[in-house]
Amino acid sequence: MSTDILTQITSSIIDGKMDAVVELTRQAIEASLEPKSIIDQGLMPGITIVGDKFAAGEYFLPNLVIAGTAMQKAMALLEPELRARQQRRETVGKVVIGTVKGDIHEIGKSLVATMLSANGFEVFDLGVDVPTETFVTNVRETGADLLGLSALLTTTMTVQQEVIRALEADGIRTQVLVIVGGAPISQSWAERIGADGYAGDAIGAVKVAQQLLGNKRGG
Ligand code: B1M
Repeated sequence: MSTDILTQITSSIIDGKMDAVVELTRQAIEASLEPKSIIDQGLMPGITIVGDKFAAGEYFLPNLVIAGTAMQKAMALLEPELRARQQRRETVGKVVIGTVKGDIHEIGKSLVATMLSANGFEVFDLGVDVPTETFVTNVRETGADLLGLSALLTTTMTVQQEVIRALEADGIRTQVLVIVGGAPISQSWAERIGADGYAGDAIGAVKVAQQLLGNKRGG
């Protein structure tokens, strides 16, 4: 039964059936399925196949838009569930996060922001297509411990490096730990551009954030 709903969520994303994705996600929550399983075993396999079909020229931009919107609507139902399951309320650190300039991919960045917030971080989510100077201003004004930079395109991943350079130019690079992520990003890229950490998914981002902050505070 539970595997059934998850399989149906996957195929509804692939087929672009937005209402069905939302309704099935609602049913899965009501059936007490873990939100993480709904994401990892229902939504993610679907959106990955849509991405693959787009890359293969089998799907076009409207398919990408519909699948992305369906996933966002389902995530809006799941985010309160994710938060409710990890109610650690004391603030462990401040994080500014956003998707870099020129990039409007939102879903992964928002998932990372939700998981950080659910794990006690105070999160300042700047959204998508965030100008480099806006990151710098917000880090300075919030006194953030961490800066999270998401990039989903090979053409925008270089902007992560630009933001790090801008922090250096502003004289605040040493005050903030920078974590980078997104589909084309890797550990070696993070090292190359002088980021402090890299994570491949939202849970990983929480672990890296906790680890980096622990190291910093532990001296
Ligand atoms: Co776009 N798109 N898209 N797209 N899109 C990709 C990324 C692509 C790989 C598809 C493909 O060709 N296979 C391809 C990029 C190719 C490349 O550069 N290598 C692509 C392209 C080409 C484009 C356009 C250029 C298409 C066009 O116009 N011709 C265009 C660019 C627009 C722009 O940004 N300027 C475009 C547009 C769009 C939509 C707007 C239609 C839509 C986004 C809707 C939205 O976000 N509101 C969209 C979608 C949906 C996708 C795919 C299918 C799915 C992305 C997604 O949401 N995944 C994607 C293919 C794919 O990834 N399989 C694709 C689910 C999400 C939970 O995962 O975002 O990877 P993800 O986030 C993960 C990890 O990466 C990580 O944790 C998250 C959770 O596990 N992570 C972090 C992310 N940020 C992190 C930050 C961290 C740590 C971890 O620390 C700070």
